[in-house]
Amino acid sequence: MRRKLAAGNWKMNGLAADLAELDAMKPAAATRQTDVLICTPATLISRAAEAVSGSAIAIGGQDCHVNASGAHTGDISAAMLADSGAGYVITGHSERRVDHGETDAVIAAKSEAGYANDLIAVICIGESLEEREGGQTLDVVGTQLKNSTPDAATGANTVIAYEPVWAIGTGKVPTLEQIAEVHDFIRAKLVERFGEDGNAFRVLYGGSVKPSNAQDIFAVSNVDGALVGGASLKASDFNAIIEAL
Ligand code: G2H
Repeated sequence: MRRKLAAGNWKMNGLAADLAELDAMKPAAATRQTDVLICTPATLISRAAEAVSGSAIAIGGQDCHVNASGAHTGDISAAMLADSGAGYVITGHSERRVDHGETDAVIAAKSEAGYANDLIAVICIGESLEEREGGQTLDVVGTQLKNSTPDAATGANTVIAYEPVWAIGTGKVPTLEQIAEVHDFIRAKLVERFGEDGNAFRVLYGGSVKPSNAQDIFAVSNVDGALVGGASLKASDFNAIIEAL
């Protein structure tokens, strides 16, 4: 049985005062047989890790550099994330693919950097609206999955997040049938490549998940949880999502 995962992605949001939200998430996280993760901005990781210490909440980073160290002004290595108290790192979020031109090969290398530092990589894939309307969804998702996921990936060190780009922060959500089609496809591809261990990877849905739609989405075949942006910023919303898992 795969353990469900409710993952929050705070993106470029959060100041020290917002750590109080983590406190308010602890009771919901403690009562559920699920994993709960909040990926804070890098500036908050150390304090967030301290704030959740001893609770059921894990902390993650939102990106890392492919290299362990060096002359890369403004970048953060996987070792730095781990040293700050992170247990996970998001790689290949579409906002990084678009804003920073990250390719599948770079994302695979970032995920490997995560593994080298005992971080679980949450590898994001998903099609654009143009690709969806052009009937290319499974081709695009299949190619991103194949090329962004390293050969060293396992069900223990990797989580896949399917995030249709057109559903991110827009309030638009695919139909449950569309989500099922892609999640079943991802599962089949993981099993084809990794054998029985392909069944151990958690596959999250991401894109405008909120308390009102979480329960329906979590009931879909091969949906093992969610990567949640806007609705992870406030405990009142995120607790309801944790409780829907
Ligand atoms: C997709 C998601 C979190 P939101 O980017 O990764 O954000 O839930 O705000 O659509």
